[in-house]
Amino acid sequence: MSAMAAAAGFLPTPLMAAIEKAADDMVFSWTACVINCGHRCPLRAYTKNGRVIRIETDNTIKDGCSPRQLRACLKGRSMRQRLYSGDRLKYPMKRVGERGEGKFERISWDEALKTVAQKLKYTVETYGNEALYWQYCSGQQSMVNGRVAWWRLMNLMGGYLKYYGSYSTAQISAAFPMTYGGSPASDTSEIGNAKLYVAFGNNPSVTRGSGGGKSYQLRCALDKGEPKTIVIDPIHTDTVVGKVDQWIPIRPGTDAALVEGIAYELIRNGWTDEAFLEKYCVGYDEKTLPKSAPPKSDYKSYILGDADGEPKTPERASRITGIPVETIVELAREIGTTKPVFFAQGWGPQRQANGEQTSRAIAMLPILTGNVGLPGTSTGQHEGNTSFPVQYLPSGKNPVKATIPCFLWTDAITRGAEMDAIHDGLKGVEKLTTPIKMIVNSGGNTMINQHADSNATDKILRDTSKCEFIVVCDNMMTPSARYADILLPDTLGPETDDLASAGGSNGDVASLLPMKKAVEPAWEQRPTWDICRGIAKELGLEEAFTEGRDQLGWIEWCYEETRKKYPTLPDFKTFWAQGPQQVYGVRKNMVALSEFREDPVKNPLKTPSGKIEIYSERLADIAKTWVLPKGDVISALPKFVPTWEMPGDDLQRKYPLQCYGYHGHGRIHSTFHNLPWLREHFPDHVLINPIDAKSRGIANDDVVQVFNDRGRVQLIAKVTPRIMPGVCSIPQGAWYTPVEKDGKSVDVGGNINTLTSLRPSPLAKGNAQHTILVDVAKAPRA
Ligand SMILES: Nc1nc2c(c(=O)[nH]1)N[C@H]1C(S)=C(S)[C@@H](COP(=O)(O)OP(=O)(O)OC[C@H]3O[C@@H](n4cnc5c(=O)[nH]c(N)nc54)[C@H](O)[C@@H]3O)O[C@H]1N2
Ligand SMILES: Nc1nc2c(c(=O)[nH]1)N[C@H]1C(S)=C(S)[C@@H](COP(=O)(O)OP(=O)(O)OC[C@H]3O[C@@H](n4cnc5c(=O)[nH]c(N)nc54)[C@H](O)[C@@H]3O)O[C@H]1N2
Ligand SMILES: [Mo]
Repeated sequence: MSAMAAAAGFLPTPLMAAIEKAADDMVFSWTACVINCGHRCPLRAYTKNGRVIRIETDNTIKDGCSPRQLRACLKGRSMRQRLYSGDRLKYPMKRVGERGEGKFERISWDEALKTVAQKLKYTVETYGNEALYWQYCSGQQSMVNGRVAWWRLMNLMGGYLKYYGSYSTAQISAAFPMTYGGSPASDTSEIGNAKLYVAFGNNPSVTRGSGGGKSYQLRCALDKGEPKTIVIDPIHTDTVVGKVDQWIPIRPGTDAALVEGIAYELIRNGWTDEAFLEKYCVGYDEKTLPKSAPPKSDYKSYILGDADGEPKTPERASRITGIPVETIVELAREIGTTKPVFFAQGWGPQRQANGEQTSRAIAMLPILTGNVGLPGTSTGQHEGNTSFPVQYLPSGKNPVKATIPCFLWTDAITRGAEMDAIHDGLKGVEKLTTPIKMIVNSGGNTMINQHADSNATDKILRDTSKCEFIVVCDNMMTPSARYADILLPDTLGPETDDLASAGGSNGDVASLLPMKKAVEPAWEQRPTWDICRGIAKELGLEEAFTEGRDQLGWIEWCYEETRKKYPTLPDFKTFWAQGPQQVYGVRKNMVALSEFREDPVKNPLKTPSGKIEIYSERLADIAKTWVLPKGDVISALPKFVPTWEMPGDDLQRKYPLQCYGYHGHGRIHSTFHNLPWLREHFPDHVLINPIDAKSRGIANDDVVQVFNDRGRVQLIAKVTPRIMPGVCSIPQGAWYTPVEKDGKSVDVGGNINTLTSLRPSPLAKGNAQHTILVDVAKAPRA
């Protein structure tokens, strides 16, 4: 029996019992997995002689649908392998070779903290606070000992250049509020009240992997209501393998065209909810268009082709999406004649060059059919969540006004002072006063691995005259860590005290998890909070940073502040001794927009009109004022827009296959990549359809290279009909490992970002990392 199976709890019962008994003799501490999958799972760390020797997870309650055990997945349970990994950063280090070369020398903590303090001071004094950038880092989601500590420190120094948006949801977060005034979504449990569940690019079996989260909730909802379930995705995902009735494969980036073909059928057959559209929406037809809108700029005219002479028929949709006409017509009939329908989208469809259009287009289906604000419906967003306003370590106020889209940090290094609102989405100021000169990266691998076009990013980072100083604080010697000037080794969960709360994927359960130090760090690691305190001390800011509390003091303070809002929680001492706390019923109404549906005048949306804006005047204004590169489109209506590196682009003659990096089982982004258990169980493959493989002479398990003008990656081919023809896919997050081969740089790590583009999407200026063209060929023999 492999260690993997043991971790999953598949051991024969007597053996399991023996292990449980042995575990009883050990000391255990509650800790948690706080990686960014959206859940936070409790872990029990069993220790002996100062070492963690076993990891278990939640056993505090009897399992059910609600409440349920917050059971960690295999990744969370691999904590022991992380703790004792050979890749651990053990000591503070400074760069000795060229930046990016990965040559470091051990230094003392004293030297490390002094150097970082000096560089912070120098950067702020020489270039101003806008020159100091906090990098997007999602890997450490705890409440005291993570990025909040860095923010607190940097705010005490006068602040830093901020970012908006995320690598997760840049496009939908910019676009959805244009339609709905926010991003409302019903709880997953509402799927149990639907007759039909239609999901676009949504793979909760993988992306919501905790036993405590939405994938389990979805399973419970499907068992309860037995709705017909349809998933639209280029890949036959593990979610589809589960309790799903129909898989509709689609070309990436074309969902909006599918929606238009369905809309055409809905309108033609009288399946639209005209009363709903008139009362609650702006711009469905000419009756409800705002005054500023030109004639025939309504949605109905667009779909029927009255505006541009091109009716958006299922035949047109079929040509664009690759879905047969009959499937589209049947899908429209199903959607038009069933109630209630719960529509959802994952975030794969929006991580595309036209993702803003796609995400709003998908929302048109619930809107056209009136499946909004009623039991068993949602809004077309990802399934919703319980929000639990817990108190994190207060980060203070950042006086710097300037804010860049998080994806444009490489631009802010190379041409920061040129950036403005109408070209680059800069907010808060007219212009930046300086390019980025120093970066703090703590708990992230976005310096190289998770950003785009790694080969181009590598060149930008290697030039030390541009970004002069990079601090990386992590647990592992990651690809991003190689670009550090100073490396700060952080503790991992069981090595320090902290607090965690439910994330964005926990569904209807809010939770608070104690993280208690189980062991001393094996080497010289220090917790982030303490690192920041040390730097604050060098800067004469220690008192302001600590306010007289130590790390545990802040944990208690955060917990007690949270308890003021939820007095049913036990006091801190009891909590700390007892373990994880679950809270249900925090979200009062599981149905999104039910109040608006009940009374739209009393409960208007936060759009300018207070209604659902199918036609958005705000977007019409932006479209008029922003300067966009050729091919980029922003429009008042959610329309299908063909973009760069999609079918139809001239580049397809050279690189015929669409490609993207899906979020796979084997990692959370780049975290866990270096763990042998997980690599053995979930080896990385490029998925390719047998038709595309055959024409390239590729057989299953062949070593292949995937390439375009930006780079070349090498990995193993999985030839499978589970991906549609014309598309290939690589799980994102593998560690970027470029080597020279036959005079070419080949990333033998297999990182998708060696192939992705730095070109942002039009409205959000977000990462369109799922939009690229490539070709695949058998690797030359070694
Ligand atoms: N195991 C695991 N879980 C994770 C993560 C992880 O790395 N690993 N990451 C976490 C984080 S931070 C996030 S933001 C979420 C990410 O969650 P998502 O962004 O939803 O995940 P993706 O795999 O990118 O996309 C979801 C699905 O969309 C499909 N897809 C891609 N492009 C298109 C398209 O154009 N149209 C359609 N219809 N489908 C498309 C993909 O095949 C995939 O099955 O997951 C979280 N959970
Ligand atoms: N091509 C492509 N690129 C993508 C995506 C995609 O779908 N396709 N997805 C994007 C998305 S949705 C996201 S959210 C980003 C994620 O990008 P990142 O936020 O960079 O996430 P990770 O790669 O998981 O990196 C987390 C880092 O935190 C470190 N870490 C873990 N625990 C601790 C700790 O306790 N202390 C410290 N100091 N460090 C710790 C880990 O070792 C790891 O290096 O990637 C984005 N990049
Ligand atoms: Mo994400």
